[in-house]
Amino acid sequence: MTSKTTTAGAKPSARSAFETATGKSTKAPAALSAKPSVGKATRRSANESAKPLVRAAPKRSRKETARALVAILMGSSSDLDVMGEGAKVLEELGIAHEVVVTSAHRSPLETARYAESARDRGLQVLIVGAGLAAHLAGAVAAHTTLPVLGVPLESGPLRGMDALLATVQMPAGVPVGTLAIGTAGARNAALLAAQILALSDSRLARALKGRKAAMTAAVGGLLKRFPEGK
Ligand code: RP5
Repeated sequence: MTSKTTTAGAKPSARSAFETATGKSTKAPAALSAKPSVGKATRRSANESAKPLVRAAPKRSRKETARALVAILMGSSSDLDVMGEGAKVLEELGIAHEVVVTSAHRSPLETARYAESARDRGLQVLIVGAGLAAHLAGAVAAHTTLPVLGVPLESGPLRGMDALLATVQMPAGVPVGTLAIGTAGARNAALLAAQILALSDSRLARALKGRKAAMTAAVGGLLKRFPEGK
């Protein structure tokens, strides 16, 4: 399965964190150390277009060169820990994906180029997380007809309420499917992306069904341990 990380027009701090994520610095952030099976992520500089995302990857076996179907975008490398939870879910389900840092405000042109080219590059669902005045999901949705799932992130004094309102309050005509604030939203966005893909993928549909059954069994186990709670 493919998992790649890159940055589209990232500000300097995002770029240095990206170098960390790509192993050029001492320690990979937890979000990205979830063993991308394709190997090391590729790095792009701030002014490169979104086009070389897949082609820039190192040479891999045929099985490993699956095109990314889902992208996880985020406004800053400071969002990586939370959004990485979504990447883990995609990994577990065997869904090829890429992880991109780009910003509606700091790299608006790169964001637009990325969104415009996403469908042609084979992507099917875009998961977009951002905090504060979180315009990234909306900015991406403005430039694509792919489904955009927004994840408001808690990264300021308003604890994600700002991002929630900015993400969910889209004007009619430009939909963003908005999930919960933070980790639950990141995980659920990945599951929802999987459910969208599963409409035409029976293997994935079975995997999702199995996951739900395991969740139900886990709840049943809790009831057994606490019968008085019935
Ligand atoms: C948003 O601003 C990002 O999505 C992030 O959640 C927040 C803070 O970004 P940094 O200042 O940490 O880069 O654009």
